[in-house]
Amino acid sequence: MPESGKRGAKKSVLVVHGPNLNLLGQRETDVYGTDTLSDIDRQLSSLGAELGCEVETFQSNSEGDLVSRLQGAREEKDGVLINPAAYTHTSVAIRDAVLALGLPVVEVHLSNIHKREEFRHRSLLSDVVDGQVVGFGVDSYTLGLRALANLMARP
Ligand code: CA2
Repeated sequence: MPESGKRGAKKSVLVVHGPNLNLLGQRETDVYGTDTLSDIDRQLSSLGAELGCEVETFQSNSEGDLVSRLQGAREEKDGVLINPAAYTHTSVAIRDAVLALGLPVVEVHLSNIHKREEFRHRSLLSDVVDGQVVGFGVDSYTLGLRALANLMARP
């Protein structure tokens, strides 16, 4: 089996889900769709296998835990896919953790944050990530993972 992460041939990706995304599929299905977080994680693992990436997923409602997990990714992972959820609009701590990563990072959002309330239009991560995919529901994550795989394949 090919070794994964950093030195291995297989790339290793951390998917980070922010607060309340553990409630997906149970409430606000008109905005966020009917897929649960486990459904999304399964889709990402299976797409990862197709793309030659090992996918680890992490969800937390706590800003400090999200920062700590991102710090850990620096030595272990080859890229990060992140939906910081509400912390997108407020968290300098998550922005700083992303800046310190030194890895390709793609930001995703299920909804089109630009079509929603004004406070959601601004992302504190937008200028420190490689790119964003917003507004396509679960496809935002799968499109984001494809883009991340391409970034990680660059010499
Ligand atoms: O569209 C996205 O992916 C968001 O990151 C989702 C966040 C929101 O604060 C961002 O502005 C945009 C909210 C995630 C909360 O998800 C829930 C799911 C079900 C029930 C309640 C909340």
